[in-house]
Amino acid sequence: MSTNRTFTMIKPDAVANGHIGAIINDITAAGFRIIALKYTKLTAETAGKFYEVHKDRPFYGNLVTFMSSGPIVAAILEKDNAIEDFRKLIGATNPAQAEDGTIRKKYAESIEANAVHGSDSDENAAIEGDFFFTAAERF
Ligand code: DGI
Repeated sequence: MSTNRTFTMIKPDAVANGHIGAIINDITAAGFRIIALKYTKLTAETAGKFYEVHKDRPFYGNLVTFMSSGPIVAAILEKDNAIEDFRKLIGATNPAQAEDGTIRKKYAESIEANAVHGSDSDENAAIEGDFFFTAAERF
């Protein structure tokens, strides 16, 4: 069953490049409602835990270093068909392959510094949202 929710992060590259406002505007203009929102920073330890599914991939170490290199914005979003629609809005993992108009095409720097995260399933959206937000932080 779809929960109609997804989890996103605005990654350190997009925060450092001044794109928080533009990205949140794109997200809300696409019809997503903000359920929870937080400006925070991952440590190497918490970034490692968040991306644990990738721990055997060759890019894992760089990914953890990058994701803990500066502040991020974390959010839970709600919309019909949230997972699929949000992944369409952000575009392909590699911005060079992302469609025009997508958030990664507009704001990402590289396959690693790719501006935003978007959950890939309802199950992971719930796990990732719980990683950052208590029940009292959701509206
Ligand atoms: O769901 P996505 O974020 O689109 O992609 P993913 O779950 O396959 O990978 C998670 C993140 O790991 C991705 O946003 C950026 C990074 N990554 C994925 N593939 C590569 C990568 N980083 C490097 N350096 N090289 C890769 O091939």
